[in-house]
Amino acid sequence: MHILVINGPNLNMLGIRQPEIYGNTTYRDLLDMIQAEADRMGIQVSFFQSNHEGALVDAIQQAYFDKVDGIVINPGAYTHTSVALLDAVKAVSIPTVEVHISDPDTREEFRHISYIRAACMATVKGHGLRGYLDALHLLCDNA
Ligand code: CA2
Repeated sequence: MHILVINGPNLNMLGIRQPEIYGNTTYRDLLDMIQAEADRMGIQVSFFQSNHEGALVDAIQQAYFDKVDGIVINPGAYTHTSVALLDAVKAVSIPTVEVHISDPDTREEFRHISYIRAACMATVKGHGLRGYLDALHLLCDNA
């Protein structure tokens, strides 16, 4: 089982800015946390982060050629704008779980829409960084 964890724009800033919303844990700590859980579960995990929409589309397409079994994606602000990411997840047909650290549905109106959700098997939101681990489990339980 090989899962690719994709993070979108600004998530590399975790732990540096806006700790009241996203906490004090850094992006590096997040990757270590996910890696440790993957080790406990006996699965392979890879990571990708970009601030660029096209690079995120490329990473989703590459997952298909790399025969990745599942994708965990926090598309950041592209959640609320990107038909390209929705189309990419639909195109590769890889089981995908959408993760949000906060709960966008309790925030500004413009965060209430998620384009990518329509292509995802589940959405985990408002569980903080633990949501990424929940997503790994959802994908493994589904496999
Ligand atoms: O709650 C989430 O995980 C979000 O996907 C985070 C996005 C936001 O646009 C979505 O509405 C909800 C923003 C990610 C920005 O992350 C930062 C982390 C630390 C400091 C500044 C930004």
